[in-house]
Amino acid sequence: MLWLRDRPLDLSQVRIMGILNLTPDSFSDGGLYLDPEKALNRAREMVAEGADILDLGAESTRPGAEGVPVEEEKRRLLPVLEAVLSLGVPVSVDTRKAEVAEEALRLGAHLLNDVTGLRDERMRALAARFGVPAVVMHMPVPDPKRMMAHAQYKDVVAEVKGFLKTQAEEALNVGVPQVVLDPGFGFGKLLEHNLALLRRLEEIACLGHPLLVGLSRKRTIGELTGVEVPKDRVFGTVAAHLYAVQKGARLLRVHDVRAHKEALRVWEALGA
Ligand code: HH2
Repeated sequence: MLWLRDRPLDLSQVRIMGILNLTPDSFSDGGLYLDPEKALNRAREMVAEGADILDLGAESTRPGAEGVPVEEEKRRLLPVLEAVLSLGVPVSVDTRKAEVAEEALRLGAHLLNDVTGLRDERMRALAARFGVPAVVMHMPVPDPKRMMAHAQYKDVVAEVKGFLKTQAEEALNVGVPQVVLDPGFGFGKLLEHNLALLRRLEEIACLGHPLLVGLSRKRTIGELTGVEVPKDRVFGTVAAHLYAVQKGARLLRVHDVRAHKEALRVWEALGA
């Protein structure tokens, strides 16, 4: 069970985290939901399609992305967050800045999704203070601009696993109630690294924390399918995510909620 403040999320069923990017420059949906009205409509649509939780982000973390100033990130995120919280679905906030996280948690966000792996002790302290779980994701350096220069590993699975284990322990030690682990597909990782992590995902699942994966429309899917346009990578994404479920993933971070809900319905009906 994952406790999102007072809401239990039963992970005996695979759960869908719908992505809402309030950015001009995200790699697959940049600019589509900058207008708060459009963002809220998209949130409603994902809820209607069966999203179990929505992940709101206001800064792109695609390879090479420039950081966004704190005030700008708050301006994009907070009004939409407030509106989305009124829809009654749990909301995760995707930010690497403690100043942004604090305000989002004060508004009532249910989960902290920090792609830098809670390296900043203020992030750990915030999740503990507000009593919310946190996603611990791996990236080799906490900076999307430089991360691809660090896509070098002897054994990527062992390194990612070691990082996640250490960061999870640090978080739990300071009172973060629960952590969700995420290998960070595409974050400072090449195709070969992403494939190794997928093939050996059970080695990370066995750390004993719920596992989240996010391959939605990512370059890896484009490289495997030859599909250039990110929004057209849905079929490949679903295949990769079902494979990840078979290897222990319990939460899928996706742009295409309906496609995943339908695929999972079939998958689960087969007792897979
Ligand atoms: N991927 C992205 C952003 N946040 N969070 C977690 N926990 N795991 C991920 O794999 C992950 C994430 C990047 O995808 P997206 O939000 O679609 O793009 P952008 O960073 O360009 O906004």
